[in-house]
Amino acid sequence: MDTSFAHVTELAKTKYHRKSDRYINYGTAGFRTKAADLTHIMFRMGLLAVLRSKYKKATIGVMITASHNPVEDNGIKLVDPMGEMLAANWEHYASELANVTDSEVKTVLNKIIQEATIDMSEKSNIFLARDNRPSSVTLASAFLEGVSCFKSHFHDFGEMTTPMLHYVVRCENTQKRYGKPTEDGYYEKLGEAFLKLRGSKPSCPGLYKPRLILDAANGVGAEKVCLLKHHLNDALDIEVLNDGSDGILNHECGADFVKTRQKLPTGLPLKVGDRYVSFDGDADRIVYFYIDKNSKFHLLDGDKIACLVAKYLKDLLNTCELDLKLGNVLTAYSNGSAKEYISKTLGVDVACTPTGVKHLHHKATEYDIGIYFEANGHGTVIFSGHAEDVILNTAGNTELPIEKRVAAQKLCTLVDLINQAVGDSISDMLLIETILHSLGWDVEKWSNIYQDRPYSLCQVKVKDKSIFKTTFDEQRLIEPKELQDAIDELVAKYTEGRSFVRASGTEDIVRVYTEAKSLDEVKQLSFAVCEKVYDIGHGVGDRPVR
Ligand code: G16
Repeated sequence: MDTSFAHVTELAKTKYHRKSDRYINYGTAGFRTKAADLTHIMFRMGLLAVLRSKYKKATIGVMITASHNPVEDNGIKLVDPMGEMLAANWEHYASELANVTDSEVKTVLNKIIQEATIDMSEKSNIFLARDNRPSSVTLASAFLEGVSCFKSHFHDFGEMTTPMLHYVVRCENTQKRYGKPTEDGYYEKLGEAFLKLRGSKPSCPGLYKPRLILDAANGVGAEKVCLLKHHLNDALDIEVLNDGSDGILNHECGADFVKTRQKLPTGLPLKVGDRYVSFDGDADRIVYFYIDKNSKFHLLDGDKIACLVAKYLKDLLNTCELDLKLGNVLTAYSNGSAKEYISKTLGVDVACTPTGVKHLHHKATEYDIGIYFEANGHGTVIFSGHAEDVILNTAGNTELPIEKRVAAQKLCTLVDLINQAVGDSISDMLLIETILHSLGWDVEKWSNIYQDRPYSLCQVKVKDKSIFKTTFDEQRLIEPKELQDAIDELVAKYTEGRSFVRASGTEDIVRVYTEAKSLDEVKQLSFAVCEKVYDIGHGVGDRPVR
């Protein structure tokens, strides 16, 4: 082992030395920053991933991506054995290891080995994948050089979507009970479940048409959807655009752009009556949209998806008469109307957590069936072991009336269609298409289940985002107190006004969310709050303009 450590120290000081002493945190979704500043972090995370694997005695996943961020950024996150996000105490280890001087790398590794009592003679295995950013290839090499220092096994899957990586990790660690740990295994599992749910029902029931147009954000999802299509037997006609052949990743397109700007992406021919869907760069978020006959843009974001899924699952559970606790986890960014629809119209429990899949996912496990979606389109459904057993028994109970068994069989197949490991644009898209097909709905009918309260999502660049400290629910600032007082004063002037400010964990910005009774009021309030953030929070660059 000594030899490996000598090699670690040598590489840490030479080929992978830390070029800047700017602190970088393991944030909402791992490390994210300019790709050029990440090389030493990749190497160090290669070392850490091996320790994590030895500690868990399981395969650990690693994804190189900066998801919705611009193409010049990149990032890395570690994925735990069941395809979930890295445990919080190891996030601290990751941040510590990323930020020490080159000569301290060995000391921190030893500290982790001792604190976590890691047996270094244990086997280890790493699954690596990356998105289609040009920088991802070199960063992957740096990561693998870290892995190789400890002579660990690894499998490099090359380009994959983030949720596919989560999927293969979970398959591997469940001895393939979750599916085959390969890209083909992923398409086969989802394709089979999707076709089974379509059954022999006509392809165009009611208002539903099996055609949709995909804005793939010029990301890795484009190629993967083309491959998936071979497994769908033409049941769904997906036209893939913004496929990376000429556009720039996430530039004026993709789920984050469409949600934040509440407008159409570039690169799509728009037609009234068509159904559009946007993925983000690594295909873990999804939003739908359409234009109505008056050329008005309508967005169906994570909130609308959560509501559709909750309605469908609640209906199926009612038909089966199963006493399973269904719950919906949202965040502060969820529209007030969505919370009202889920709790009042559907009578389904709503819980709120801070931003970040890890928080929502964790909370969703408290239900028998936990649906979680962030308004930005990141989400999935989790079935507890108990729920899966009850559903399976009901589906197979020949003494029950046929409609109950059929509904339970649908739930069984949904378990296979849904990527329970993490929010997944491809699996979510197939789920939404299944629900719309089953209800015979078009996108307009879905959109009208409730009307969003007018809202806006803005961002302000500040000198130091770390000064913004929020309460647990992220709806109020603890610091700077002066800024929260100013926001309170502004919000009090508006009927049904709501506005909060928090530092992004993935970008160097502060996000400002605002709701009010009318769009004009939203614009006024949001502008006033952005001005305060800029003035009190030491904004950089141009002052917000009306
Ligand atoms: C990541 C996280 C999401 C989060 C988003 C934005 O998404 O996985 O949970 O909502 O960042 O986070 P923040 O507001 O802290 O920047 P992605 O799609 O970028 O990986």
